[in-house]
Amino acid sequence: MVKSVYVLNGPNLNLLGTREPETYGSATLKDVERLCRERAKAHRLDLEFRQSNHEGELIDWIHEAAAKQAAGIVLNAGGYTHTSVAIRDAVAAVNVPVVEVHVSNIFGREHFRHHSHIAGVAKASLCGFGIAGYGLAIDGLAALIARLPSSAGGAGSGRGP
Ligand code: CA2
Repeated sequence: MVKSVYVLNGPNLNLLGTREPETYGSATLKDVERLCRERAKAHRLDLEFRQSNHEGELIDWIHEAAAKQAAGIVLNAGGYTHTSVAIRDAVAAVNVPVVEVHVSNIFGREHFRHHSHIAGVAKASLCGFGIAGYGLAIDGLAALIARLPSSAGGAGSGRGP
């Protein structure tokens, strides 16, 4: 069975490449999708790539990824990273490894961006690599999946090493 990875993008990420290039660069979300498709194909993984400005929809997609036994989730929850206990709870509830990604270095920005509700329940977090971080996250998940016995349906939450 071909394993799948979900790449989920939160609020305002549909605006990537349209303003604030000094913070987010000039690549668009379409460019991010192209990069993710290329990395997923290289690892023979199916890819679901989505963006929503709505917290509940992101939560539904995290549940869907688990129900469909996705091998991993790459999650850029945007501003919800810093506010959403509900998204944290969804990540903690599913038995799927989640890699948190941010285009910008959230620790070099305003103080309110320094805390992520998701980091503590994610398998790993990446920030500051620009959109390349998405590709690195897929590479990391692929390495994790490759370590699993072939009979394993998913990669587990993978919160341990
Ligand atoms: O650096 C990231 O990827 C963020 O998740 C992006 C979020 C921000 O709230 C997080 O602190 C860090 C915001 C996404 C908004 O993206 C825009 C892109 C272009 C223009 C305006 C917003």
